[in-house]
Amino acid sequence: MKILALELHRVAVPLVRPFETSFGRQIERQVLIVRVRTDIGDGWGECVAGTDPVYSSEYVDGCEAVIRHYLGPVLLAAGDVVAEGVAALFAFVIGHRMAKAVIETAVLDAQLRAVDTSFAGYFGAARTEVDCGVSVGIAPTIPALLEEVSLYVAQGYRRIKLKIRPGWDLEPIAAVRELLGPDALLQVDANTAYTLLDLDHLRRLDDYDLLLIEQPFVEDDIRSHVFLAGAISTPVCLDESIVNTEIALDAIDRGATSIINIKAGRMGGYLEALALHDACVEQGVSVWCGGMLETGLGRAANVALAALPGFTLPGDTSASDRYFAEDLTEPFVLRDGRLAVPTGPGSGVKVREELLGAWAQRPVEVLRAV
Ligand code: NPQ
Ligand code: MG
Repeated sequence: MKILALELHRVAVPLVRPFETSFGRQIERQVLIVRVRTDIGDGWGECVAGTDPVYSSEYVDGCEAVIRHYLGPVLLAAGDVVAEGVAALFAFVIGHRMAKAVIETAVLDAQLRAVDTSFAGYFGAARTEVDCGVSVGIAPTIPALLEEVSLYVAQGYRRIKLKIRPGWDLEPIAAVRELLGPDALLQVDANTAYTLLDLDHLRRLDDYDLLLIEQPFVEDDIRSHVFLAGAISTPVCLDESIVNTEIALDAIDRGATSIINIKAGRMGGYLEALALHDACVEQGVSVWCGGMLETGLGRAANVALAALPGFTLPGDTSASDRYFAEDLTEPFVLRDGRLAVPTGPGSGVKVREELLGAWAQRPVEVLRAV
């Protein structure tokens, strides 16, 4: 296909409740939505970068700048483009995977829509619906946390993930384990908030029969994760550290992680996420699909990815109403703790353009071929 134009839409989507993690508190989701206009039709993508560089080095204004100055011009000058060639086209830019991912996804969406193929079909999905978990932010008090968890249990979520940090860990975990009972799937996510000085404290997580602890230490510190994994029985799972397949395989070989959180946006796109999925299946490592407070657009692609055979644990693929009163696409609704995998062409969802307008933080920026 020939890329005719790239539209950068910046929107702020209100959250139904604040979402607090060890790195900060969100009250709205500021998100970059990209539309590619091509000679075979349009495609859409959602960038996972946050407002500030506090989960990853990337952030939404930075992604826009990289797209505006580097990725966009190269794509628009490229002549005949296929989604499978986008990563090679962008390889001259170091890092900036979230910026690359949104473009590759939009190109893939256009490509698949033109041949009436869904993301799920293209990815090789094995299921028509996926088991869903929910990520629960740090709450003001333990009673408030239990109330929120009870709501998600009543809604049917199949796994609870608690955000933790020093000062908000063993007590809330104990209270939620007590509420859920011994058989419920429960895991925790530290978003890099600990160091090895906390080792004796972290050992106490073993009392709560957790599925895993996600990313206790900073992303570059694979070595401390190896040490922790050897010292506790709770499985260690990396998130922030896993920016490509090579780093994931290295972390697996070294024993730093026995389960992997796959987020396509963090790895440069769904094609790299597929490669990691395949490598993990070959290694016998379980994977699950992470989430970045995506609107329905990003959620649709994640749900398709989570339908692959290696995704054996429930993902952070929550229903739209976990985050948003109104979603940017048709809403994803939980049914018996599961979401249906979209079957329409490309992402299978339709962006509600009137909401892009209503939620716009600034006018649409259009990049065109010169
Ligand atoms: C995680 N997600 O697994 C992330 C953290 C996260 C669902 O827990 C803006 C940008 C908001 C990045 C919120 C979940 C975000 C974000 C949460 C990342 O670690
Ligand atoms: Mg995480």
